[in-house]
Amino acid sequence: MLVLKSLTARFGRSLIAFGLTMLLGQSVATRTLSAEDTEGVGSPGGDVVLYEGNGGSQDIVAVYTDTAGQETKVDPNDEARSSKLMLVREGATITVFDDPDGSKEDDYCVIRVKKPSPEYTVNSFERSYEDEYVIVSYVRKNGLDGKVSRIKIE
Ligand SMILES: [Ca+2]
Ligand SMILES: [Ca+2]
Repeated sequence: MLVLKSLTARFGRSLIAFGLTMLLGQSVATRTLSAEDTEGVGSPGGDVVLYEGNGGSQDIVAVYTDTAGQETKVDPNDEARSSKLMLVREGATITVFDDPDGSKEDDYCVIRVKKPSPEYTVNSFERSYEDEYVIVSYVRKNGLDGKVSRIKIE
């Protein structure tokens, strides 16, 4: 109180009020930043990453967000053999097709996400199974790993 009185005497009440406002403003800004940090700054959604090798190995072929309503040819063509799902949202359905136009006459594989994981690897597109995180349904014709030409994300 003595210090405040002495500062008030020196700089005036308005300057002290300004100083307090700055301090309060700073503490609010700090809280906001730490809340964003826990959610992951710059990556609000999940990512679907296609890999050249089985089990999420070798080079990354392509990366897509997990936003619903995407359907596109995979470039480069006929390279992907596996996928990593990075925080992909619950309920997302990812379909990879051998056919570049998405025909179901050739192989395709449907991956349904039951529960998000920071990093979940679908080791192959040629196996149907279910676990805590995904339901994978492979419809066989003559092989899909290394033959992926199209992806649809719903
Ligand atoms: Ca193909
Ligand atoms: Ca095929």
